[in-house]
Amino acid sequence: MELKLAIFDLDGVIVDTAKYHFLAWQRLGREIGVEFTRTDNERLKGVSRMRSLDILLEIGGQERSDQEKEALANQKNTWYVEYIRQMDTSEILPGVLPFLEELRDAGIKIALGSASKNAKTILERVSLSDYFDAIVDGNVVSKAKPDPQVFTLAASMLSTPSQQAVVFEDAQAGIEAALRAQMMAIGVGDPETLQDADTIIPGFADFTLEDLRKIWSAR
Ligand code: B16
Ligand code: MG
Repeated sequence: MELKLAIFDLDGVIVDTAKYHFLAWQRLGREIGVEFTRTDNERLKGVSRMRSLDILLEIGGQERSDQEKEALANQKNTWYVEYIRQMDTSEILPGVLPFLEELRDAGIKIALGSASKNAKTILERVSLSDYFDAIVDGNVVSKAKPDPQVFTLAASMLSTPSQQAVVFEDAQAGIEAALRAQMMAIGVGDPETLQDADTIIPGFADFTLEDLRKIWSAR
């Protein structure tokens, strides 16, 4: 079956916003007396904002009411948004732009499948919005990855069967979501954490549409 759609996760695949999430969570941790390290931050990749806060509180052995959690998550997001407002095209990860161009020229549809509620702002900041035929983000989905909803919604928005879509993901929960959606799952990054992926690539620096087509036809 022909490849018709490529779905991209955002943080860790197109840009590295994890560093800004880390700064904002660490700042919140400092305010409430929780020590939050870079290693802890790894646990938040691909995880929703509220679930991330739960993890931070768990690390500090703290409990908060739902109302307090809402306020803390909002505070973290205000700081996070200040950081991402400074982003520009230099933050697009190596090789991503030429790869998107190749896909577009070949008539393969492009979608975003991200847990972030700030996805549209980030794409605008790095001038990539125009490449995306559909954007499914944290404002649209009701079930977080590993639920397949984020990806199945993207495919249905573009009237494409799941079996003709490929997903690029840097988080294990996203790989699981893609597989549950019956899509090809390509892991971007660490082979150890992305074991279930159909293939793993270190990034897009040396990755072309020809490479993707080879993987696709070898399925
Ligand atoms: P926000 P992705 C995820 O992005 C991040 O990896 C994760 O750390 C973050 O908590 C989540 O978005 C929600 O982000 O607070 O902006 O709504 O990898 O799914 O693109
Ligand atoms: Mg990610």
